[in-house]
Amino acid sequence: MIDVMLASGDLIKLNQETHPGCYLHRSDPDDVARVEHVTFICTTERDDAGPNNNWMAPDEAKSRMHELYEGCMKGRTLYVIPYCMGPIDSPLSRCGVEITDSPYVVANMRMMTRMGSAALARIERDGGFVRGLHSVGELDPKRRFIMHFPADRLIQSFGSGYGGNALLGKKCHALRIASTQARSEGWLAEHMLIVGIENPQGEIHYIAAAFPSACGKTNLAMLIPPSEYEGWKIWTVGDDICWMQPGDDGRLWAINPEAGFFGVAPGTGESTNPNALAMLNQDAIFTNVAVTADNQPWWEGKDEEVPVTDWRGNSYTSGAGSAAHPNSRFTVPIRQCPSYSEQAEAPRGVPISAIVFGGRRERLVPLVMESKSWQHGVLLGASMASETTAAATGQVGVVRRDPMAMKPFCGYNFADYWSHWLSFADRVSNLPPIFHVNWFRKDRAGNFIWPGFGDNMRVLEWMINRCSGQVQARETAIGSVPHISDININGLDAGISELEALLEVDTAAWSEEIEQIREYLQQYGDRLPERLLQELNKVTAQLARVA
Ligand code: OXD
Ligand code: MN
Repeated sequence: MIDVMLASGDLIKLNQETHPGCYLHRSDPDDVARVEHVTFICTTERDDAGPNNNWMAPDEAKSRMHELYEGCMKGRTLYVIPYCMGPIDSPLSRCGVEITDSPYVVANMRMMTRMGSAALARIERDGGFVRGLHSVGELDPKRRFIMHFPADRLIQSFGSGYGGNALLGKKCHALRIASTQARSEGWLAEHMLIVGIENPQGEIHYIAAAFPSACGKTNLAMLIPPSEYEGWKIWTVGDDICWMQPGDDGRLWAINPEAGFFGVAPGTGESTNPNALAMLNQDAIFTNVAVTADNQPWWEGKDEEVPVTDWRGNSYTSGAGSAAHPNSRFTVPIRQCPSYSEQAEAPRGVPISAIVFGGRRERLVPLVMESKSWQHGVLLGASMASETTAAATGQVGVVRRDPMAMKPFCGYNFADYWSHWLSFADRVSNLPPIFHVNWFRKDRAGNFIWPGFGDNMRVLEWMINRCSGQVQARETAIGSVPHISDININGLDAGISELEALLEVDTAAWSEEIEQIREYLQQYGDRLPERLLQELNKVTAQLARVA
């Protein structure tokens, strides 16, 4: 496939001495991100898709797609990709078949999924699979649709070659279709990384964490602890998607359905994510990055080099805007990650000790808090909000509600999704605690207060200590925050006063936030689970009491 793409110009060889097996793909400049405005959930009843999704009636969607597909692959090669999401022998895994006319999609699916004969054999055993039909069409943004038909377990995508729109195993299958399947089968398909944290005693706690796109999931999944953490190790199981199911022991067990990373390149550097840099030295596909004079891939935040060619292939002069596209990506097999966990292949998955929700918020939201119960944790997830990033087309930096980081990915009505989450409390005996974090709080001068990256280890350690009952927490109206002395700040630039600022809970501002959350939730009307409203009312009452 690489040879086919080198011959057609779809791929460009990068410096094979510094980066053996690495190639660059330049996408169409109008096709660089997920396109949420033309992504549809096609259910018979509009309400089943909910206010969180674009909706189209299945018949109308199919006839539109039929028209677009008519003759679209004439003169092209059609590829059939049988793939398995999750370890081939895991009962939690699910299979699909994608048909595509894009060699780039084939090569990426080869890294992102378990594809080929093993997947085909599993499909024959399972007797069922998700069907995906994809054509790049003419890459015309006006003739572009990503359609999902949950009842038929069917995906139809036309007019884009970009990752999330075209690698159908990822967002379309493993999140939108899988979330509906998970609901009917009693499990969860989530936009979460999975990371194992091993302490010096050799105990490993696995954490599943949801953050909106381009908010550092990949960095957190493979962080390198600060030097004060001798004897601690981080194990990467996944960086984007997590499927969780209750086990016989009443715990949640999780797999990463993917086999590779499709990560955001800008911001990946020696100080932010050295593990990612190390895994990108060979056998990787780069999409829309810049290139240096000696033909190495480059992006903002990588190093001090100055590239000579921008992501479009034009010559680049320093200071002329960003050289790599802000949503430029790398695709690489997960096994190449220095912190790769063998448990990523474990058929039963890994047991989850804690669930973490997080957003990108400059103000208001504390560095970390713990929910008071599963039910309150579901409210924390449902009220997540974040400033937007370049991972989707549209304005960057505006606050939008992104419940469970699933706004672009939940394949059905959020109200029903929260009911499904809440139902776990009735069915599962040993649920993990739920936390909420915010690495992105800024001071009055506009600087980040928390250093983030490897230092996030300090917050992870607090969570683990909470899980094992080693530390107490300070209860507030919105959740429990750490006692300052329980966060390890040895060797940290930020001190006690910064921690105080990061953990401050401003009652008046939170009362306003809660009203905005209420307004947001109210659009789900009668379908909104009563238990979620009860939780919200409890928080409102507690805020009023301390005000
Ligand atoms: C991704 C995304 O590509 O969330 O993972 O946009
Ligand atoms: Mn993602």
